[in-house]
Amino acid sequence: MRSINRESLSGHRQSWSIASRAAIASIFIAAAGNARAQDFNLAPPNAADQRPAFPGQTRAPVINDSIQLISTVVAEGLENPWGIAELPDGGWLVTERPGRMRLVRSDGTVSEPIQGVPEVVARGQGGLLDVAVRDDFEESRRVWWSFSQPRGAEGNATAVATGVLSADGAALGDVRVVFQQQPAWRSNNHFGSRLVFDRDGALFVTTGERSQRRPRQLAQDVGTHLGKIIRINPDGGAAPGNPQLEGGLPEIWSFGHRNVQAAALGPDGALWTIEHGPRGGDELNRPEPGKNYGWPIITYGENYSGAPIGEGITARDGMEQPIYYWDPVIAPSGMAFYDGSMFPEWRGSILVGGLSSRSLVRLTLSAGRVAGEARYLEGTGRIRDVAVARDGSIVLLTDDGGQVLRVTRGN
Ligand SMILES: [Ca+2]
Repeated sequence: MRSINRESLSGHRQSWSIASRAAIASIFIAAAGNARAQDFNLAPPNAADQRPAFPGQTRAPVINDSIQLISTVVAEGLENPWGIAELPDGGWLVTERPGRMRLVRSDGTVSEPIQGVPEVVARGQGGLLDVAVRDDFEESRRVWWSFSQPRGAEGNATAVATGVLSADGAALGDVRVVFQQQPAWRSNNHFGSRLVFDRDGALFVTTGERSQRRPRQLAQDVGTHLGKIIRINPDGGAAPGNPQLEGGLPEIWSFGHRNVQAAALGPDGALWTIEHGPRGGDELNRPEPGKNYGWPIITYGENYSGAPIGEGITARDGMEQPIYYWDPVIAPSGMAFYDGSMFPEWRGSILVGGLSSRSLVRLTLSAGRVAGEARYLEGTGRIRDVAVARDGSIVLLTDDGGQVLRVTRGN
């Protein structure tokens, strides 16, 4: 991983550069091979003594898929790109974790950093995180983004801001912070966060529980925003329709989450999320209002030291089971439901970015549960975000490679 470029943090042009390689794309073709695709389900589990709550909750059957994928580099030289949002003209807004947002045009040209992004805490897992626009972007030019916000002596916390992108794309104006996670903590980890608009126009914000032993417990405390799914109005404040939890903050949708770095609206109109679990416990949920997703009381997996999490239990009354979990983990970041025309066989599938799996993961669903799993583009790098473009191609960000990749069909 590159060290943070001090000059670039102050908003000046980086000298090492952004290159556009749309014209001379580097391409590789990867079949979702049969024999190799089996490998991931042969790896031994981390928590071998734990049992799923129902068949298919983990290690779903491997999908044998003969589709060939072509991966083309659209742009590269970005520093830890984290979130991507497609614009109506076919271009993209892309964040870089150290604190910059750029436009990547459809021809692969990468802009200078967009001016007007507030200061972020670019340490550990923190920095400038997700970015989102709504369907009315062409008229409103309004953008939302999440970030690790400095909070002085109290530390830092996840926040969400919105602003209007100038006609030339060079600057954000009318910038306002619309959500501030409480309390702040002195931690550089577990900020979440993904932004997803629902069909009522409310904005979901996923968070984390800041990782350390003390704030971790606050995932169960509905008087805080740590380890929660948040649902707000786009201009701030709790969204109508949120659950009323006793003693709870009004922005909370669901609680008991660890570090949610993947979220998308499903074809059912519901929010689906994927969170980083402990070792052997990454999980897929469909968070319902007011429900408790268990962390850190129940979970699959174990501490990275090998010690159990809490009492080492995986189920308890009043706490929800994940729809699916990975053991071993994939380190999930970024997800999308595939709804395009280029891969009609994949419609309804969930696509997930894998940081540690260094692959694109696809899950098929049946009756609300996971029916199969496939992995593609193994070795591409740490995939940080996944999006489906209007033409049905799939767009990926690689954290370590600093690339925007477009995945199209080879057969
Ligand atoms: Ca859970």
